[in-house]
Amino acid sequence: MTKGLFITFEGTEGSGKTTQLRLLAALLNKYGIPHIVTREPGGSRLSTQLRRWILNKLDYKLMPQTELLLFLADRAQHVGEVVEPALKQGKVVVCDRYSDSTLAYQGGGRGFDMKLLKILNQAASGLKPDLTLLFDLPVEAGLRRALGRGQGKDRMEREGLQFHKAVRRVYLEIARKEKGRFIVVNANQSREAIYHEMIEKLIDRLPVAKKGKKRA
Ligand code: Z5A
Repeated sequence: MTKGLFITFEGTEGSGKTTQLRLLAALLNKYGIPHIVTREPGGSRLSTQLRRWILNKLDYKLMPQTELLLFLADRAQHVGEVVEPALKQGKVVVCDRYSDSTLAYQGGGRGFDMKLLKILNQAASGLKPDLTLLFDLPVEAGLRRALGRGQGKDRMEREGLQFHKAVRRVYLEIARKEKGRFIVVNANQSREAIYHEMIEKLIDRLPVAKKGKKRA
């Protein structure tokens, strides 16, 4: 069976990962590499509904346990309905947030036990990303960017500085432990500089590299 490549994009609030994800998708398009772009929460039909519940901007108190289980439910559906079928077709799957978000936000931010979260992640989906790009920057800088969008704050964005710092700390810890899977990109620079760093670190791992060589 041909297997595609599963790439996840992670980072704290306002890290610019979505901007870079779109640029990578444009590069894959340019080289005619079959791919899909998806995200969590929100990548399947069901999760479009779930997303409203999880990230609602209304003054509605969601229990941390409820939040965690909704993210996991979203993942189970998303992987089965969207990610695995695309990988089976040999596509590159580019996904905005995945299971490391659960470890960073529910573990670092909300304080759930890491061992428990790993078991729950495994229960929702045993699928591991082949590659994870972590866009890292000081949380203050990211929050300034996110606020600059002027869209109002969602539930996570309303959390305090300590919450977001704990999220960043967990991301960096996982990246240190899983060097083979993680590529850490300095997100505290211009869009263009981030893009160049991302491509430089990623290019040899992409099917683009093989296509480029064939054409040369
Ligand atoms: N979550 C969770 O808790 N547990 C889970 O298991 C999962 C998720 C899967 C999803 O939010 C929330 O769910 C997320 C974690 C939680 N909450 N937080 N925080 P979302 O999908 O609504 O959004 P997001 O994933 O958090 O994205 P973001 O932080 O809002 O944006 P971003 O992807 O990091 O960045 P961006 O959209 O590309 O850029 C943000 C702004 O900065 C935008 O105006 C850009 O034009 C600007 N930008 C981008 N790059 C630059 C540079 N280099 N310089 C200056 N300005 C820039």
